[in-house]
Amino acid sequence: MSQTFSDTVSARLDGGVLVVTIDNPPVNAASADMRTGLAGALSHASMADKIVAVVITGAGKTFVGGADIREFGAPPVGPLLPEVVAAIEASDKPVVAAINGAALGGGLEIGLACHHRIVSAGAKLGLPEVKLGIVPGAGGTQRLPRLAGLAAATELIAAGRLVAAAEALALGIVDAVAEGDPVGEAVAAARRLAGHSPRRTGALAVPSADPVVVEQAGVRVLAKARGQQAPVEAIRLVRAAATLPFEQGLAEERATFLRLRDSTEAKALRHIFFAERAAAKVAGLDGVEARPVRTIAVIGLGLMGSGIAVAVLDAGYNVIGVEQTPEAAENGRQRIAGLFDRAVKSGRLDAEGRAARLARLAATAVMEEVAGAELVIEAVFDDLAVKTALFERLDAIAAPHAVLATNTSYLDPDQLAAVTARPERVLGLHFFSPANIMRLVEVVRCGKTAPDVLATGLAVAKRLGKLPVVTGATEGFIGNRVFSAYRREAEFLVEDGALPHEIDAAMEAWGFAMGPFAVFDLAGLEIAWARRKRQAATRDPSARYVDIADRLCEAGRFGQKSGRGWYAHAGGKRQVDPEVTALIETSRAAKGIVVRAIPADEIVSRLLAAMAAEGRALLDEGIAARASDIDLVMINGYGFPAHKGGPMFVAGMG
Ligand code: 3H9
Repeated sequence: MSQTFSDTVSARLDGGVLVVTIDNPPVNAASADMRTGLAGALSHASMADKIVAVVITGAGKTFVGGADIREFGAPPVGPLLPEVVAAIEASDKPVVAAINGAALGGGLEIGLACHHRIVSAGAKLGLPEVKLGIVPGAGGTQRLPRLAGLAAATELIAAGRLVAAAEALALGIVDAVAEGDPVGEAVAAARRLAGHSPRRTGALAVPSADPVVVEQAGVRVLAKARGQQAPVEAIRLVRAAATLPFEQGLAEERATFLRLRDSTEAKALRHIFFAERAAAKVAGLDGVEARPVRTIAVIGLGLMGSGIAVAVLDAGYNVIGVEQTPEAAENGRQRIAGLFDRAVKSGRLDAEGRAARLARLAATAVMEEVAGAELVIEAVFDDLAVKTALFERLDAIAAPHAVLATNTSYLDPDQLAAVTARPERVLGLHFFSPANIMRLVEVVRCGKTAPDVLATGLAVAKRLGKLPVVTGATEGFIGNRVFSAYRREAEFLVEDGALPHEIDAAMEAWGFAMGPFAVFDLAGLEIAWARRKRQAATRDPSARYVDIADRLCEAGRFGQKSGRGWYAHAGGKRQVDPEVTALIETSRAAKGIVVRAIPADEIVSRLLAAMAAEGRALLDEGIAARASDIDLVMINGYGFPAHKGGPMFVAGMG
């Protein structure tokens, strides 16, 4: 018979063991109701003589996904998670966690306070709080080091890295990986432990560790956490576990958690968390099924195409890679194999996985073979004539039901759709380079794209592990439109008096890993130049136009690849080039601009405002569905610092 402790917590008795189940869809978050129920179940267990031990588990595929992030903006409601966690640890009757699925944040903290942990083979465990701009707030920073040691705890907590069951076992975070049903095995373990005094994590000593190794773990994490507070605090708290008494460590952790929870960084990262979930909800797709896709043709196996092919093979699809000649097809195959080799070298892939992926790849120069694909992604040279001819051909060759996708970054996919007899089965899938690494995919809904075709684009991108964001068709879509506005404003600033390195320094100090001019040089200046030349005839002659980048390109300064661009590049370093400064000065003088010193905060606010204004225009034009989509695109495709929340969030429009 089952007993209810709250709307989300119930329990049944299994021969003296109280099996408590948390059922709070979608992820069993530790909401106020869940905490009340769990506290109630524990107090019931402590008082009922017939109960000898407790098992805690989650309903569905999650154990507990963490504290309820939606509650973070509001005043805390008791019982607080640290109180519930303390009650678990203090219980005189053994409490066993049956970790049936993801145990994250507060979820793992519940597990860590239990006296024994059994985890199902597919579960993921971790304390990802730093990704939300906070630190664990229910004992994670003090209990994890006692089980896994200081170095591992530093890495896991300060980087928010999740571990699979086997690694959790190896690190000592769990006691066993279940061979079958984790609840059944946890009940058996609880029965074994009943009557013995529980092993309390908080009472364990932190294993001694080599200070150099611990220090290095922190250094490695911070190298990737530029400008963020939470990882720094996480490292401090983990170290405190070794020096402070347990209770004092907990108090320090809680104070830090509360302070960070209200920080701008945490608000920005929470915004991004919910933005990612919101982006998956696309108007008009409710109840629309994606089309089945097993084989994907990738046309063009250059840098972009081979990256896409790798991502697609990684996700388990068959790939038909098409090039113009057998030699080019073979080169493409080798490029793809080379990317897998790198994954093997770095330990991300084993030899077997590499072989299995390559077995699913057919590289060919015979375009007719695309007939076997349900989805065709073209990644050829971004030129309208080239792509138009290709789409006409693909339309004739591809299976009648197949979806055609273009990976264009600037061209209008509606024009490509228009040359086919299936415009409702055409969309854009704009990957970012390197496509096997970058998470963002802009999914372009063309004028006639059918709902199930859009759903197919989203489903495939999701299966590739990407973050798909839907955009309407416009030149440059969301990202390149906003990025162009950023570029334009950066060039205005140069004309007005700031030098490229001053602008880069201001943006880097604010939080960008790289300022705009360093990015322009890295990406190369020629594509934007070609675009400006294309647009020259139709440009409004009264609009402000900065010609400095044109002069750079005319002088053969195409950026890092050519060794020179906005900077001189030597030995991997960028240096201010007096030649460029002279060119800038000449250009300013020719326009009679009165130069003034521009302070860093003005540089930052002008660049951010330019991005937000373009974002506003995208919303007004209906190209972007919501401001938070624009933030996601700029963060995941263009290096906008995530912990700042994106240009729309900064402008108060997120
Ligand atoms: C924490 O625990 C702090 C403590 O240390 C301190 C306490 C004092 N809360 O991702 P999905 C929603 S901080 C509220 O698509 P999946 C999500 O918004 C927390 N809601 O599912 C979405 O809602 P909707 C540390 C949450 O199966 C729905 O659930 N924990 C939470 O792909 C489905 O989400 C984390 O950072 C939450 N905690 O992946 C874990 N989590 O349908 C964050 C999810 O309305 N969560 N939702 O859009 C995850 O990583 C994934 O959600 C998870 C499931 C892996 C659990």
